[in-house]
Parts: sequence; C-alpha cells; structure tokens
Amino acid sequence: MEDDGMRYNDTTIVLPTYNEEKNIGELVSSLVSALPKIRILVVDDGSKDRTAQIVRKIVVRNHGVSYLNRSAQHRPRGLTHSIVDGIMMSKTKNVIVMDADFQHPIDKIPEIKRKLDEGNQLVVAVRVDVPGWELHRKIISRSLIYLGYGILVVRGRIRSGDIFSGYFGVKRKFFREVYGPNRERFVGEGYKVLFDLLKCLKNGSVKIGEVPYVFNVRKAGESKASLKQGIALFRSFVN
Ligand SMILES: Nc1nc2c(ncn2[C@@H]2O[C@H](COP(=O)(O)OP(=O)(O)OP(=O)(O)O)[C@@H](O)[C@H]2O)c(=O)[nH]1
Ligand SMILES: [Mg+2]
Repeated sequence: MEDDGMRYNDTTIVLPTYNEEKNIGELVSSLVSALPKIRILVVDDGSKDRTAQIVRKIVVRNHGVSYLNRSAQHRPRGLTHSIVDGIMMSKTKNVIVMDADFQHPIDKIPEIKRKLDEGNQLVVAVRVDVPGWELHRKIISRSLIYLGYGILVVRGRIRSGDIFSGYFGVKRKFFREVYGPNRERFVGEGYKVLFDLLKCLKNGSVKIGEVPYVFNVRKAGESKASLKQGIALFRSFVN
C-alpha cells in the first residue's frame, strides 16, 4: 500500500484503546507492514484484558511503536482525554487518529496523509455508509448530526462532511495552538473530539480536507459506547 516516494516517518497514528486485546495486535502489525516507517502510539486507559501485554511485546521489537498507559499516570479515563494526550505527546508533524477495532480502513491513510501534505490543517475521513447499523441507530445518529451541524452553523463555526468522525488527520502544531486556549471546551470522557475541535474554529479560518470511507462494523470485541457518551455529547453541544 505504501506509495512510492511518500514518507511516513513524519506521521503518528494515535490508537486509543480500552480492552482491545482481540484487535490491537493484528491492527498494529497490519499498519507496520503496510506503512513500515509510520509511528504508532497506543493510548490505553488501563485495559483490564491483555491489551497492555500485547502492545508491550510489539514495542520491544519495533521502535516506531509506543505505548502510553494513562491509568498508571492517574489521568482521568476517557476517549477524548486519551486522543488529546496522544496528539499532544506525538513528536511528528502529522497525527492521524483512528479506532483500534478495524472500523477505520487503513488503506485510507495514504490519502489522509497526502491531503495533510497538500496544506490542509485537518483532514476528516467522512463516513459515506455504515453497513450493519440497525435503522434506529442510523436515525439517532443522523438526528444528532443535524443537531450538531446546526449548532456549528449558528455559532459561525467551521463544518466538515462528518462532524463526528473518529477518523481524522491533523497537523500537530495546529492542534496544539487550537487546544491550548480552548481546553475547557473539550469534553474529556466524550467520544467526539473532532466536534470539540470544530467548535473552536471560525468558519473559513482553516483549510479542511475530506476523504470518504465506509465505516465497517468492529472486527472483534465489544463496543464501549454507552449512555454516558450520549450525555457527554450533549455537554459537547453546550460547551
Ligand atoms: N483510551 C481509551 N480508549 C477508549 C475508551 N473508550 C473507547 N475507547 C477506544 O476508542 C475506540 C472507539 O470505541 P468503540 O467502543 O469502538 O466505539 P464505537 O466505534 O462508537 O462503537 P462500535 O461501533 O460498536 O465499535 C476503540 O478503539 C476503543 O477501544 C476510553 O475510555 N479510553
Ligand atoms: Mg468501534
């Protein structure tokens, strides 16, 4: 998959994990074999399964892979907290955030990276289809997207084709500059870090790229999404 002439050592993939023992080893191996020069940072919230052991084994033999155990540092648990930590701790120019359960196709990484290199500060992978979702989940998700979109319009904030995507690339320096003065607007235990970021950007203020993709069902293991995340989303709406 690696494009000729395209270098990936300026890019870190941030993988947030909580109990992903069934996916994380295979995902990291797939990323390393597809894009050997890429950096990988697994940001774990004290998984109760074998996630830590699996990743630590890979870290020993592959210096491009790192593991952050947030619970050992007594950091508050949460997906947005983890992603923010991952981006802030990355040392490369570009960061790409993706789920650790294969829902985000890795063959879209070259396109995301290319669009970052073309000068976009942010590149959002946009879900064009979500096969496997029941009708009620599609309806709830669509309604929340319209609501979130409306909030961004009313506030004069920037929008992207998928305002809730968990799969996006960002220039690390740009993220730091935006996050620094706006940290209280990010809902740490929430699932929608991209929405929190868009909320901080005036419409037309930055160039955003988009890459379409099909959001697959998770490969193995269980979803961690819950009512708590729904409540966190409403906090994101009003923050
Ligand atoms: N570090 C960290 N990672 C988390 C947390 N909650 C979820 N994750 C990870 O974030 C990613 C997205 O979580 P999922 O449970 O897959 O949520 P989802 O994709 O909305 O739900 P499904 O479609 O059912 O998979 C996965 O890689 C999870 O392991 C958390 O509190 N902390
Ligand atoms: Mg998932």
